[in-house]
Amino acid sequence: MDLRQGIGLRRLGTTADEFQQDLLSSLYYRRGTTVESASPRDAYEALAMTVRDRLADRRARTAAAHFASNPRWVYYLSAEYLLGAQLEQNLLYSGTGEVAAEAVKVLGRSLEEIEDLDVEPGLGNGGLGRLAACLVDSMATRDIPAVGYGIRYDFGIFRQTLEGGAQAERPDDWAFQGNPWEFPAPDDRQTVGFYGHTEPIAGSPTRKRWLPGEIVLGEPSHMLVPGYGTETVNIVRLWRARGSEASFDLSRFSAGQYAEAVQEAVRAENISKVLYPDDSTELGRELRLKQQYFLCSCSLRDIIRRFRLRNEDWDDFADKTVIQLNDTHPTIAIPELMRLLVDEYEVDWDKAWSITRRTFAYTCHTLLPEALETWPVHLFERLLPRHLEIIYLINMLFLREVEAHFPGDTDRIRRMSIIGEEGERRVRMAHLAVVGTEAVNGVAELHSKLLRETVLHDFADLWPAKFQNVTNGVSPRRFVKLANPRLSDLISEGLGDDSWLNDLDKLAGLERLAGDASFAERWRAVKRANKVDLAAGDPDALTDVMIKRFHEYKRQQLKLLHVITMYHRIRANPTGDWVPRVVLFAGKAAPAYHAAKSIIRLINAVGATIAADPVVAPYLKVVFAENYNVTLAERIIPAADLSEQISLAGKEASGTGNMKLALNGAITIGTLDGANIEIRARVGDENFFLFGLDAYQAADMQIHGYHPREFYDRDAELKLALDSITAGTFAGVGHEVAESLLGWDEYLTLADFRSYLDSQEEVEQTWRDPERWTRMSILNTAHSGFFSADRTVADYAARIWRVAPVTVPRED
Ligand code: C3B
Repeated sequence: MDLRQGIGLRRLGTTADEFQQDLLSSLYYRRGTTVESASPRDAYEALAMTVRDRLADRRARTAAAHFASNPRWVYYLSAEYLLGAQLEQNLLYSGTGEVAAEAVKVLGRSLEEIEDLDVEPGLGNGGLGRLAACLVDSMATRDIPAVGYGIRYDFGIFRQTLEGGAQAERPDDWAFQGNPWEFPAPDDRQTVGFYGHTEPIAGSPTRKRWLPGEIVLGEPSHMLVPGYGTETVNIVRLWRARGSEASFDLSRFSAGQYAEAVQEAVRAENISKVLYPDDSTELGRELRLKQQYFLCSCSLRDIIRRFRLRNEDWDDFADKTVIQLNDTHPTIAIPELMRLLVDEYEVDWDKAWSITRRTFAYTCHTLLPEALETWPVHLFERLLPRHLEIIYLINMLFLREVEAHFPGDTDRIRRMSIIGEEGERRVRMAHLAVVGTEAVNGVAELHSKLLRETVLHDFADLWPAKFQNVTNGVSPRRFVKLANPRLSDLISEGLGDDSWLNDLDKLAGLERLAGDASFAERWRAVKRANKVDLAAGDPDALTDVMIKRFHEYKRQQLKLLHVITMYHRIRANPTGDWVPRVVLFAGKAAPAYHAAKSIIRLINAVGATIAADPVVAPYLKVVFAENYNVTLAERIIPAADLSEQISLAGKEASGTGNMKLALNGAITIGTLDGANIEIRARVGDENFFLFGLDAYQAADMQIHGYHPREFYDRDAELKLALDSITAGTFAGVGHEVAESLLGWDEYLTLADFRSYLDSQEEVEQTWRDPERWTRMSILNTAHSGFFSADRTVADYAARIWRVAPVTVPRED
């Protein structure tokens, strides 16, 4: 199939010469410049467009194949996408890396220089946003007809800098210079309402007319999401808010009232202005609910538009459509679909409810109560009056169902209600998400189990079959092939080819090489070369990394207590036989999360004290890498020896950094939390450093009264570490950290301290035996194939989405 022939377009060439021709043509016609006067930006944009053209071909064939087969679609709704840098990925996925490297020489620049200009769209906070990016990548790789929907924030996750060792935040104007990867689609713009009031419609008890008080436009653009090793190119469609023409007040402008003239437009555009950098606490901000509704309303109308291109009967909607809710952020889509069906398309309530329930599925990503969103009823009432009415009706019918199952159990009804009545009345989005969907899943085995046993226990009682687990996964293309080319080459050589890149279980073939001395030697050399590249410190030292968002439950403070203890040990015995370590931290703290920011500050103070201490510095170095993002993760992960996954058991839903690090041959030191458990089960207990309480022991300890002071009094080293903070050893910084640990220590840091230190000693003993360490490292990679996002997507496709792939034909 060649769609270009039909319209007389020439086929794009595959040789370096042909690529170069197209590159020069992009420079000349699309940038309007010549080789002699091209700026670095021109070179970058011209290359990006030349690569993009190669994918646009595949995109056109994908759209045609999808349209022809009228398949069941997966629509992924997510408030966040951390897509990572696009150029290198698209070179790989379009198979043009080598010809491009050759072709760009004509511009007098290397491919690496040009790649440095590629800015990642930081449209997410952390794990959840990156997971969304990995899943859309794998959906395309698995040929699943899918669209990811999100918001095109003008400002993504803030840029972090350190000022005097403390975190400072700068806005991230990621597309300031334009974004060559984006296709605008103004024809598909949507109109979204807010505020206003509702009116009854005569003769219909359930239908209502909503008269919004504010109208905003949603303008879509999309980025291409190519599959690897296949023809499919899907898209992520991102909405940007715009004021309508009417929102510009020309008469005020003419009267010199410039600010007032644009005020309405500015208010509209603020909706997609900035990504909320704190996704774990309920902000109580109207704007955030506005963002959520904006995303859902635009996306649902787009989904319906697409459905109606090929279908007429609403009875087919749920058969042709599955909408996956990435956490509770897009849950407002449930009442919005009801509103569209009932009010706008005049489908009767029961039928609309049956369609809605069969269309949606919900993934929960947390167990932290503060991350389960709730919104004040009065806010809903003002912002989305019609939706509140619909939620009330859904709730009434739902509670009737509960009553029928558990007659007279009023306590249960109160617990399960979508409206929380304790104190201020609030809408519980997680409850709405469970009630309005066909399937609910957690993201790792333990997490799914704890969801059923704790926060969603009543719902699991009522609908046991609804609850599933789908363990997270990561993209082996981005996090092994692109991030770690040296290791990828070695793996391909060891396995005979690179077919492991989309069949990651094949890594198991490395097991037979784990005992091969020359292979092990080369494995070690790769790790060392990656450490030299990273240049965080002595490449022969144990590189110990903790890279993730800063949160007390993740326990960077525990790692820090270990570092401080090492500092004291070395000082007490300067001639000891110490294992040299580089401890690398990276991660952002939510700007308003003071406790997390204090930990960052203390890490840097401890790092500076150690660096200035001639006794300790030869053995211990603490590095804080600023502005952790996908690009930085891709540099750090290949260089890591030890992966810190030390959250309090029962708090980390899954973790995905743990998977990326294990795949790159880092050995995990971790608790029995999230996906750590599954990693350990696969790589083997002997290839994993385990410590700490398990989730049930931790919960028990908290229930029976936990007294951090008891641990402090009992453990001289722990006491010394905390006392030295309080005494001001580290530039006087960190009092509040010590205080909170000794005062309440919400995440049982002190309880796990000794066990963690013992485990770290085992790490050092193992490190002293390089053959053994390398063998463990190889086995970690060999047995982590399960953690490919391709497997995650296959699980969703089989058990939740029930979708079949659609093969996109190759060019003739
Ligand atoms: C995260 C969880 O904290 C991680 O354990 C998990 O691996 C990822 O999601 C992906 O499932 N998460 C997040 O980044 N933001 C939230 N609001 C909730 C969970």
